[in-house]
Amino acid sequence: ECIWCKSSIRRFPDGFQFGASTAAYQVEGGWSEDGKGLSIWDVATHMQPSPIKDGSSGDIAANSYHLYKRDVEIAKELGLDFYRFSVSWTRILPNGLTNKINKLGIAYYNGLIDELLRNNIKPFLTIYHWDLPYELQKLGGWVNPLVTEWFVDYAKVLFDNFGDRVQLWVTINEPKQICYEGYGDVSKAPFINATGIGEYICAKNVLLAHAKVYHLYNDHYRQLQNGSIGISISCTWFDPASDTFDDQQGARDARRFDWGIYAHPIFSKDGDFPIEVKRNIAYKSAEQGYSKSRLPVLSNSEITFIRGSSDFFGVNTYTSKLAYRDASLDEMYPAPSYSDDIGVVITKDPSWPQGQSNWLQEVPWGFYKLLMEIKDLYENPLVFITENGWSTAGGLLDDDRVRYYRNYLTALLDALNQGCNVKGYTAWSLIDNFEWKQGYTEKFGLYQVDFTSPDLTRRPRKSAYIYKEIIRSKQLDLNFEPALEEVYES
Ligand code: PNW
Repeated sequence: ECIWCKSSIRRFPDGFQFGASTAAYQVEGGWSEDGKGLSIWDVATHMQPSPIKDGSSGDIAANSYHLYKRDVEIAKELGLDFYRFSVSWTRILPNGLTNKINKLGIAYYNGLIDELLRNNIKPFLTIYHWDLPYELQKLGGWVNPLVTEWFVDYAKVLFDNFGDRVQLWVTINEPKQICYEGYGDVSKAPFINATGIGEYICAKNVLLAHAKVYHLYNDHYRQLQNGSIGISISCTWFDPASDTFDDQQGARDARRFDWGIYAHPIFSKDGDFPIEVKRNIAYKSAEQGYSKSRLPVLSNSEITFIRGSSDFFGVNTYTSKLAYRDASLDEMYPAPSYSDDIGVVITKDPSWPQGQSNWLQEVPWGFYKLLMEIKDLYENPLVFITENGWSTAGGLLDDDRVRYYRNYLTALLDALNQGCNVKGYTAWSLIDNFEWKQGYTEKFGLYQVDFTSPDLTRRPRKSAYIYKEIIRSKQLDLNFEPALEEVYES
């Protein structure tokens, strides 16, 4: 066991990169400006009755479409090495397809990228963060296999226009949230609610879309543009609720369904979906009278095509949950369903600190276990933490967010100490923003945004000063306190 782990000051290795993240629909606003087309979130937030908790939308959001220079200034104030943002597909291609390329959309991202570079901050560009063109949703969106071609055509426009200056790329943000939450459930647009089938068709298409764009970059752009391209997968740690063999197996299955289904095909030595996922779905499908598994097959050539298609593993992680096996599962979930396929009951431990978001609890040791399992499963891949953060109801004195970041970064240092190959860390989020179905009721920003003021004023929270000092010193000094006037007055 290491001694320096116990001391209150701990150091990040040379070259470790720090950043913060946002996503286009959550911060930009300008929803119908300068030729932008409609995305599924524009349509969702204008439905009546509204599916959004506070009836709000991202029509204006934090107005980063007009205030991006202030966002870059904030990134500079924090001392970030990189800023992770996403591109709005319909700002570039209003109809989703390449018959019409919107020059003003290209100009907006050129402005953002150039402003970042002027300030010595690396642009880290996410190609897709959930705002699918509505015109493509009409054609089935992520369950139409043609989506892989639409996505490649779109990505090509981004490489052609921005690849001379952008060297960090994420293809797709969080396949599970796209597929399960959007097609299996109703917690994200397009609210398809076809669980047991929809999320699995989507999973295959997302993997192939990602891999096609990876290969496009590899074959046609890498040599000239010299960047890195990967995928960001949301990973929850599921811990067994007891140490019985059954619960340990159950928790493992929950992890395989949550993120293994996306990570295994790309990062495992053999590729393909995890054996636990294939086995459970095939077994249940047969039992339910389907003539074949509801999980689509990946052919040998598809397995080969997807395997290895990422320069790094982008890990988005926020929380942990408990899992256990229970005989009454059959009565708990409809069949077929994703939850029934996993075959476990999932709960929370009420003793874990609770965030403003219902799903979010602080479990730093779960983060440590997650990183260790990724190391073991996938031969210690290069990992970038592409999202991690904490929600509050608001306010500048966010001591619980400070505690969360410190504890999660401590767990990260522990994992580095065990040999995990983590090269960067990204806070979610740079600024408060539109939190999807929760609207503006949950705040994730290091900087507060005053959504009631016409100029959407941004102010640093206490956590911003703490993060800034961590980045400046490359150390985690648990005793560092910013002057309180700084928190109140800046
Ligand atoms: C992320 N989980 O979603 C998204 O990438 C952001 O757009 C979002 O604003 C942020 O988290 C906060 O919700 C999540 O598994 C993905 O617990 C996964 C989980 C939670 C949030």
